[in-house]
Amino acid sequence: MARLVIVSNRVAMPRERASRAGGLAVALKESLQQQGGLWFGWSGEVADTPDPAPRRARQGRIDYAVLDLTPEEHKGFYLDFANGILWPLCHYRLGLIEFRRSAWESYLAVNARFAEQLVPQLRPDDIIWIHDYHFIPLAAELRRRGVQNRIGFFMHIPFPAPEVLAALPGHDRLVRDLCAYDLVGFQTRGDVRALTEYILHEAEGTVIGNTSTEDVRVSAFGRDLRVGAFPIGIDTADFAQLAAHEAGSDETQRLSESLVGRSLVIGVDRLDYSKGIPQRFEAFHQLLGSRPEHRGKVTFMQIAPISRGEVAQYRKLRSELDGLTGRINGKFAEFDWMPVRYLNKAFARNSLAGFYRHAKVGLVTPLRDGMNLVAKEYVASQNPADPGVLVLSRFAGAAREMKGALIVNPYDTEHIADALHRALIMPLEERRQRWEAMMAVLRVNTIAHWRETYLAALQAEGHPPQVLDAAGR
Ligand code: GDG
Repeated sequence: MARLVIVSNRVAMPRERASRAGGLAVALKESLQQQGGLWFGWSGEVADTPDPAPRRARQGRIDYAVLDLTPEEHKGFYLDFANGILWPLCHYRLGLIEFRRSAWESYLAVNARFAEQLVPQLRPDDIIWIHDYHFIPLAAELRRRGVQNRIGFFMHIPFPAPEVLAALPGHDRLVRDLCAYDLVGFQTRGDVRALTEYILHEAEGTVIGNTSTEDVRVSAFGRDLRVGAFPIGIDTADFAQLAAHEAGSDETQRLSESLVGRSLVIGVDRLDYSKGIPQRFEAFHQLLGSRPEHRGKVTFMQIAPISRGEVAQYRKLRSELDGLTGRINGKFAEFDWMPVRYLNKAFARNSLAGFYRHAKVGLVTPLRDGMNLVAKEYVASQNPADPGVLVLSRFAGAAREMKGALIVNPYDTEHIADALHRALIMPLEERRQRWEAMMAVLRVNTIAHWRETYLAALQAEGHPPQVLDAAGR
């Protein structure tokens, strides 16, 4: 079997603490372990004079090779371009973007530098799988250096519609670089459609075959490639088992006692403006305002570990949520009831599983989200005999699969408040039916299924390698 090379932005070396490793990191590691492979990417560290060559380590059948960023690269490539421009662009938040040519140049230069360092590590039959928006140009940079291997890309976040993408100076170069891959994988059919439309209408490309709207073969910039939807999942059985076990843990018991019989509504998100957290708080505020029967009977707990705290927009979001928490609690709290519990910290995965299981409602209302794994984890954690209800944004990729959820428009806070009310009073029979429908999907679309389907599709891309010309076209 060919060796697998995975490239991702943040690579944890084997000696780093694995306890916080998410499901994705575990799944990728498993495939490297099975197949033998190399994990290449950013170390997460910033150094004034980084070693030009990667730092290496080996564990089992996995080789690790990581590079540090310079302070200028960390700012230009990572903070300003990846997080400050691509992230809001792909989440349809054009108003948050401040385009700077220096950031774009830094993004391209870091991709070129990473390609330069990856080339000597490669073997002719390696299969290369590159992850996420930090590394869109990497395949084109590798091709320019003569790499003819099969190269796949998976985009974890949404791919914007052509008219949104076109707001980015350099959008044409970005799409041309995407076409250097053999397989471009997205979370949903909508993302596939967005890239296909761009290729058809902006890049003079053509569709040369499609087996469905989720699986299209296109030709553009002198290459042909496959564009497909591969919705990511979780380790469903493992999460369900963990949650069942955690139901009896000290921590879950303490949570339960602290609620003194009240229903729990839970939200869990990195503190990010794409997650729609202020709108969710507003919706809870409206629920208490318009339906007094829930006052004193429901507690909303939002877990929101701080992420990208160095970026101004994230600091602004924090202060907005601090204000909303104070306003809601100030208005409705009683001496023995605090409506909102807002926690700016991370919890261990097993604690989260126990909390999800205890919650009557999982409130997942991103304004835009590639998939959203919290929605899936919440469902997998439920007690089959008495499951809770998922309230889910229509703009999360997960809404395509989680048909048993109460689907809401996350901008319409009254709609969310109505859905919350409906979830809180929903009869057991309906909760069971909805939950069963979602679990049936989650049992099949697991993270292992995602990884295997993607890699099988990449391996099947057997057409002869196509070499870009000297100009990279
Ligand atoms: C990107 C895309 C796509 C959260 N708080 C804690 C904690 N978490 C874990 C959750 C979940 C993960 O982080 C978050 O995953 P999401 O999918 O919800 O969101 P992003 O981080 O934005 O991920 C997204 C994903 O990539 C995968 O392709 O679904 O659309 O934006 O697993 O449980 N984990 C722990 N403590 C916390 O406090 N241990």
